[in-house]
Amino acid sequence: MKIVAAEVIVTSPSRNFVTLKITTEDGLTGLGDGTLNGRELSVASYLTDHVVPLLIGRDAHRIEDTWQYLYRSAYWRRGPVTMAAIAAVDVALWDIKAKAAGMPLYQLLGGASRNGVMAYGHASGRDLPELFDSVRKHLALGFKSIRIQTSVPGINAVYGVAAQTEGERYDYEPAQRTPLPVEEDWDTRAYLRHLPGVFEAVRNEFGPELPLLHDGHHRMTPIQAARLGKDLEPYDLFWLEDCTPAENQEALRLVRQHTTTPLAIGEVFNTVWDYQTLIREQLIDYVRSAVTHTGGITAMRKLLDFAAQYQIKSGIHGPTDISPVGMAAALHLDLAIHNFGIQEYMQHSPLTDEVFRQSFTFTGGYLHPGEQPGLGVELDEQAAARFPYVAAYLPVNRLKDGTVHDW
Ligand code: EZ4
Ligand code: CO
Repeated sequence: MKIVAAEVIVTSPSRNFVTLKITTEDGLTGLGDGTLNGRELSVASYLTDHVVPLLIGRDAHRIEDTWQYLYRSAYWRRGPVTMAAIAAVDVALWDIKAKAAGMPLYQLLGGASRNGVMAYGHASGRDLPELFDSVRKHLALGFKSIRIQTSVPGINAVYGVAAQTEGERYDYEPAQRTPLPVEEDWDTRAYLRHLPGVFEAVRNEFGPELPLLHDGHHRMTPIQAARLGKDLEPYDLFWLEDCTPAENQEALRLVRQHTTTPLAIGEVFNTVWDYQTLIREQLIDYVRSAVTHTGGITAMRKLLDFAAQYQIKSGIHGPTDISPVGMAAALHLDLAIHNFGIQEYMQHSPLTDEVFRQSFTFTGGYLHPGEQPGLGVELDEQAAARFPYVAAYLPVNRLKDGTVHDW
């Protein structure tokens, strides 16, 4: 089944998305997500200029061979741009194979291991009443697990906290459509003092059962992360995410020695090599990679199978900068693997849903990819053309003295 066309579609319904559409000689099409938030055009160019010419004439069925060909023929290893481009090809080919088989993709991955995929939503507030309202809204939507992010006294803008409670709920998260990055401020000592009290208040209000999560967004040193993990132990977190910038994998040994709070890491990683020490030494509990940024279904399956040998589970990244195509790929994998942990689900805007028509469902806190052959996502190209690319940047973070800090 020869590939006859491959086309990169960049569209911006609320935010930028990069989609690869592959067409075969018998007219089947597959979609893959290559969105890299704030650096979208680099992936689009990598695909159009360097990958698409290699795809034409190849057998669409040879997924593993194509993955290895793209990874090894580049010579240069890893990196988010390369791995997002490979992911886009890989997911599009899985979409085609599953459509050719007449089955939803999860069936080709071994079939369902569970009835649905538990999702967590993002609650946030500038103060406790606003945070409680946000938690209640998520409970009303059916969420069974909730991430908690709050403002910190003395800090103007903090990652994960919506600046408004209605309308564009996720105004904190998309890259901002400004000519230069927005600048935020940070003070780790203030954060470490404030956060345990917030979790105590949330537990007092909502009881002991609700699984609660928190994202540290790479801002702490290992010893600060160790302290926070310890301080949060009484509130029984489902996980503490990205407590340190984990390029230094060995640093997690120190955190681990000090706390039993479960740790989740990896949304900015893009290969199994970024996890080698973390997994082999059981320094984390959840793998946070996105299918879109870690080489697609083929590479993610291997990464999660490796993690499974160490009782480490999945926590696939699902912010709104993963397109509905990347989200669907995650859901098929979530449903099929044995070591599923939880799935992040932020919900796309109505404009995004107009461009990407999806068959996945969210019922009673559980996601399901649906039963359509393939991924179950269609791209309305006419609608996509109405939303051309808009330049946007993720924020920059600075300490009080002006030093650049991890955002
Ligand atoms: O900041 O995907 O856990 N979720 C996250 C995300 C990331 C964005 C960056 O593009 O940390 O909200
Ligand atoms: Co995160």
